[in-house]
Amino acid sequence: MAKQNEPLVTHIYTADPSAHVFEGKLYIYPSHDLEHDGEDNDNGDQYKMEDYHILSMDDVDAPCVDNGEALHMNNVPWVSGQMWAPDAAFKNDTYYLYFPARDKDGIFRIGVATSNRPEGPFTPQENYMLGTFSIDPAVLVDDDNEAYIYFGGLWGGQLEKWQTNSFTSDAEGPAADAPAIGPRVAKLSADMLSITEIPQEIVILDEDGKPITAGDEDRRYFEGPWMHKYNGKYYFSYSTGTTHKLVYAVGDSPKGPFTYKGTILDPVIGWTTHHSIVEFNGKWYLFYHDSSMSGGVNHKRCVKFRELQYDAEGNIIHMMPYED
Ligand code: FUB
Repeated sequence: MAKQNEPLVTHIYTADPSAHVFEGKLYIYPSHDLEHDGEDNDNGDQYKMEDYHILSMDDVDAPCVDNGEALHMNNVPWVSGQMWAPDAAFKNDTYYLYFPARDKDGIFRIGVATSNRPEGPFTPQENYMLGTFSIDPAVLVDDDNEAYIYFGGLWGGQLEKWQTNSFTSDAEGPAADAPAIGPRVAKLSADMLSITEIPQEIVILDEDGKPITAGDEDRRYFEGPWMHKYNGKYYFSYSTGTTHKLVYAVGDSPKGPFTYKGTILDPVIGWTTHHSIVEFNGKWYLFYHDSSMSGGVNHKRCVKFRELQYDAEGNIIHMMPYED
């Protein structure tokens, strides 16, 4: 049986859970961490993932089921390796799996695959979505049925190299007092298979309306975007990377700007932290990961979940990962 704050599955290592409610059940789209004894580096070479397994739960206290391999890199013509954090969406009576991976030139791109079932198997498009780059796609299908894809990650996720919207292999991040590099957002086409515009940079503002700076590592965007709506507002949440927090900002439109609000979850065991937020049967849940199952090995992670609550003003109540 699934239990809050415990690994959802223990037979494989999983990370980066994107949770959705499809067909009245919870479906979780995680990365599948591979077991190996290689060293870590800041480029993320230790994250050698090759495939996706979709998890599902009939309810929050039901068993978590591994529905088997849904997509393998050997079946994706444009991919050379490192299938990282995916997301999924439903539209046009079709399930879409969005995933980042390195192309044949070693550049991270975002691809899409389709299925008539939420758990797959998924059939990939021949090529990545033209105009996409970097990692960690998250898709919002808004109430008006328009869909948006959010993405981007610093360091190994290569976002620094796309500041001019073309790949500059030796580009570095901005000075500490300059505005931080923002994640990107682009509208998806009606068929959900391409983006319809050049990705726009998302601005995250502080309480005085000024862009958060690159040196403000407690609050600046690093990777792992997620978008959800609560009481008509757009909640953009993400990982701060080097300070290992999950934080959020709120805005009035899907493309922002967003104003920084606070921390959702304090650091977990392991370097990375990555999440999603979903409403299920009238309650809200945070899906996240840590490296507790491997005693802290960064590339051997496990996905978990816990209830998330808002206060009367719509602020997300701050959580400590190892306290109820
Ligand atoms: O799982 C590989 C990478 O680690 C993800 O893309 C990041 O968000 C981080 O969790």
